[in-house]
Amino acid sequence: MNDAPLLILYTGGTFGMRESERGLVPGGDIERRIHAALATLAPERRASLPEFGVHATPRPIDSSAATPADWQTLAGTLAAAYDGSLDGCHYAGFIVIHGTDTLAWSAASLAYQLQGIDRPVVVTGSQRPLEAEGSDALDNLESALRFAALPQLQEVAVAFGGALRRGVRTRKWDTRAADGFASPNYPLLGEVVDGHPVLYPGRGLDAQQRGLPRFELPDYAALGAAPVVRLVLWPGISAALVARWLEDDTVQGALLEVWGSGNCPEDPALLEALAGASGEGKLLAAISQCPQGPVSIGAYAAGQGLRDAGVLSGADMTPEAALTKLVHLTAQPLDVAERRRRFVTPLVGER
Ligand code: ASN
Repeated sequence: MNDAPLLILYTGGTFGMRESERGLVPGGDIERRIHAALATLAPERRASLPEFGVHATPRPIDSSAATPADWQTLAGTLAAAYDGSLDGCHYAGFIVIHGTDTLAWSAASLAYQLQGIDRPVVVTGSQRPLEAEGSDALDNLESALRFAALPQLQEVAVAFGGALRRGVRTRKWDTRAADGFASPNYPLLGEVVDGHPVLYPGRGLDAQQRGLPRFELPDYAALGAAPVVRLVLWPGISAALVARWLEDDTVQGALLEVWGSGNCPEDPALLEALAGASGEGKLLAAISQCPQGPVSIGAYAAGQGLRDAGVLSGADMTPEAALTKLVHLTAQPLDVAERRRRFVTPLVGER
């Protein structure tokens, strides 16, 4: 453990929510509530927790309202806390408390923005509010604090339900279960075993491709409302509708969620719409609708059209990792060839 404290960044979500006549709404006063909750732990567990400070965003949100501009703000706050310019303090690691609905999107986006981070960024949240009967919030907070105190953890990770997963590999998997997240194409980074955080050897980015800190903090807000669209194929999909989305001037990329190992209907009008968008320099990539396994575009004749239309393989990336990567690359002043090259290159262990 490092002597520097950790920083908890509170962005909203069910974790801090309170009841209202319209249902659960984001709540404030989080620093006091966190300390009150931790005070209920057994004294020896409380004593072994790392020191931490708390920073709350001015307007905590239900994460269903988050946009790429929020991902940018969050990364900017973490980058400022990392270099001491947030509050003059040096932190050994970070915990982000986030709503679970779009937690995986923010975690993936943070991984691309904070490339090479050399300390833990542990994102967590809960299925039930901190003060609710039987809440998972305190358990998740305690595990997040314990994982964030491990200097060997050098990436953006998600602590939830006693498991630690790579942020850019994680998906919300269950609307209610305490272990509500999964990383279908990557094993756990660690787990809480008998109350202690354990990191599994060789699985962390530090052992793979972390590299030096090289944060990339482009202006996502400048991209406009829908820089990248997400198109999930369905049987009978209309080529004309797809073409309308792709022809929109504000759309600069598209994530296609195709069938099985990389197939789509052999409809000339659909393939023409895709090829047309690719030809204009829009970044098009495909992943599978199957939750597990990679695409291998071109293995079937039904996938050749995608390849001919210039659609890139998203390999075994999650939709969250693929879409946030398209946004991240689109927001940077790169030429089309470099954007395409970076999309198919693993940047932070996302594929
Ligand atoms: N709607 C909530 C959110 O994402 C869900 C949660 O945090 N469990 O903010």
